[in-house]
Amino acid sequence: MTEFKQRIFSGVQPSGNLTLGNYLGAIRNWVALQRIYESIFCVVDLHAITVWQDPETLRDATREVAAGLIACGIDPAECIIFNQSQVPGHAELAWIFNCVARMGWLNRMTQFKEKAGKNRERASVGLYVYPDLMAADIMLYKATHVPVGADQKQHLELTRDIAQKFNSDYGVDFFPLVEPLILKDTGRVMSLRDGSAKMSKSDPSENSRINLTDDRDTIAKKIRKARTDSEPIPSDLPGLEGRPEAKNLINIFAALSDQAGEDICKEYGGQGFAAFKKDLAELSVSVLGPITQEMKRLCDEKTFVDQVLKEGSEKAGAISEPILKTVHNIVGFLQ
Ligand code: AQP
Repeated sequence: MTEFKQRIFSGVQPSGNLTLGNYLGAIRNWVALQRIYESIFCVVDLHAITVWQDPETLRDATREVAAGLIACGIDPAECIIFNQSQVPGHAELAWIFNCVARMGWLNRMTQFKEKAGKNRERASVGLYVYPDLMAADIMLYKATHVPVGADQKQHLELTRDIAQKFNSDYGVDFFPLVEPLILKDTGRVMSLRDGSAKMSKSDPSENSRINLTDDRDTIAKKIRKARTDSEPIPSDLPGLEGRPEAKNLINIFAALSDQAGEDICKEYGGQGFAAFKKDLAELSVSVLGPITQEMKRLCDEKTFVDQVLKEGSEKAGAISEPILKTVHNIVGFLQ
């Protein structure tokens, strides 16, 4: 592996199929970053079980997400890919951070409020302390940068708060204050059924998302069915204001074709959505088709994927173990 000065850590939950949102909002950026930073990419299965996961499905999804990362261009020879539960240090440091973070801090986390919804009393304790585990994921490697979408910024600020409190409680200058890394800000890719909700793996509606495993016909059907309004496509970006579904489709087109949204509006402005959707489906298939094919090939090679994760876990362990050992010493645990 090449020598790097700065280290990034990022994770993706095996809580379902990878979506176009994961690809455009995260994985595509990670592929570019792996050449610049020492990169650690983690399939965060401990995070996934904060909501119920069927064990067999979780196993399959963990392999499928790892296959997806590799198929998108994350190179196991260049960076570390592993699944979180194979490195016990994540859970261990999370416990220490549970004792550093304050209830008041966690009470302010909007993702918990959104995910727990009205049924807070029935949400798992794990879902509540999810941000402490995320802080541990990052600090276990003393990562300096985390590539995140806008939705994760609050959790990253909490990571900084925890690192700072740990350093000040114990009178050390040990954990770095991690910086968010926002490369190409595609922003949030929204649901194809509801322009105000994020495209999500766990959305009960299959038609709300494009999965990286979807075939040509499925992609075309989902885009054809994508919700729009009755107005024609506007000729400029301000014309998309107050039209979340139209805006989302234009954003997806722009991101997939590496064009400015303004140019897409100019090209399709004044038309209905039929021709645009046909072109968007073609574009999606041309970008995602090779990824889907490679993912399928890798998913049939379970032993290869398992081996990548095992080797990745060993490399991750080799970086994190001395860090955790020093934490034990700082906290006052006998070694
Ligand atoms: N719709 C999205 N638009 C842009 N970025 C997205 N990401 C996820 N969805 C979108 C980014 O993908 C990375 C990995 O996300 P994750 O799997 O760890 O968790 P998530 O954000 O909670 O994703 P999902 O699909 O919504 O999962 P579930 O349904 O299980 O909660 C992150 O960097 C995220 O920003």
